[in-house]
Amino acid sequence: MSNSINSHVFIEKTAELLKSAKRVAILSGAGVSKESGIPTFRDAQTGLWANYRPEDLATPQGFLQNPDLVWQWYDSRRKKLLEVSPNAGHYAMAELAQFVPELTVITQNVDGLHQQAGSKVVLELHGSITAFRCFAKGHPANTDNIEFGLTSPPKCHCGSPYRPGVVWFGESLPGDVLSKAQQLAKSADIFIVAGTSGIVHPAASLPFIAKEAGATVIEINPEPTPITDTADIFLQGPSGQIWPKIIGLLKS
Ligand code: BV8
Repeated sequence: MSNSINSHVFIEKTAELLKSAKRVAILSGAGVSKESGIPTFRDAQTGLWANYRPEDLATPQGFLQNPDLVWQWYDSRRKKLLEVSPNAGHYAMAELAQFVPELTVITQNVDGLHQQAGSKVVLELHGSITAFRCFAKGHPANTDNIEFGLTSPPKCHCGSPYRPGVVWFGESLPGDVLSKAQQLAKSADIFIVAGTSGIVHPAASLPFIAKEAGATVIEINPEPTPITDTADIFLQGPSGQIWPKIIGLLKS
């Protein structure tokens, strides 16, 4: 049963639980970067991208069918990263590491903002938009050599086009990263899910694995999601406002 009414009471309850927790994991989604100015996946695509669905662009088929379009979409998202910075929610999640013995951020995001905010232990389930490898062989590219504003993907020395180092729909997640995340879900005392619609698998299965294994599941989101009914506590509101309140109580 989740409780969302009178969220201050539940923010206090969350801080209380964190004070005695040993191993905490946070699963974050695009919602925690929204207050940094990065549109979420489910927000209507804006501007040039309004006519495309991310599910179509973020696929190997999409890239093979229209490498220029997909390359330009990622290029515009990578360029956007130059203008944004972590928000109060990212910084608070990084600060949490000072209050719990073990903290891991498991993120679905590819924007690197958790690391920029100072989080030291981050599992990137879906890779990183600032890494590149070639499509055919996976040869890594040096990001410094990938300039902005190209209309077509540059080619690897082996001749294959470079692609962003992210996990596309239909692609498997990096095995080691996923099994570490599943292990954490099975062993965490507290599993906090922040800013995700809980639609994309296998990431979305992690809170259910955690609950099954006996963790206290806490969700932070302005809207209910398929995870909300499983959560022990539902803190309804934006990540950038709720996280600093939790940390404020841990500091006091
Ligand atoms: C896999 C990187 C095994 C790329 C991403 C058919 C064929 C193939 C696969 C499937 C299929 N049908 C289903 C699948 C499985 C598929 C899937 O789950 N599809 C969904 C759409 C049903 N999954 C996969 O394909 C995965 N691989 O299964 O491999 C396999 C292999 C072959 C064949 C079958 C299976 C790979 C999934 C990874 C895809 N890559 N990202 C890129 O970024 O370009 S996923 C993408 O979605 C992002 O990573 C994003 O983070 C993620 C999830 O979205 P959210 O983070 O939750 O963001 P969203 O916009 O949805 O929600 C935002 C939330 O924030 C909302 O709840 C909102 O209320 C909240 N919010 C808003 N403001 C705030 C806030 N919260 C807090 N504070 C705020 N201020």
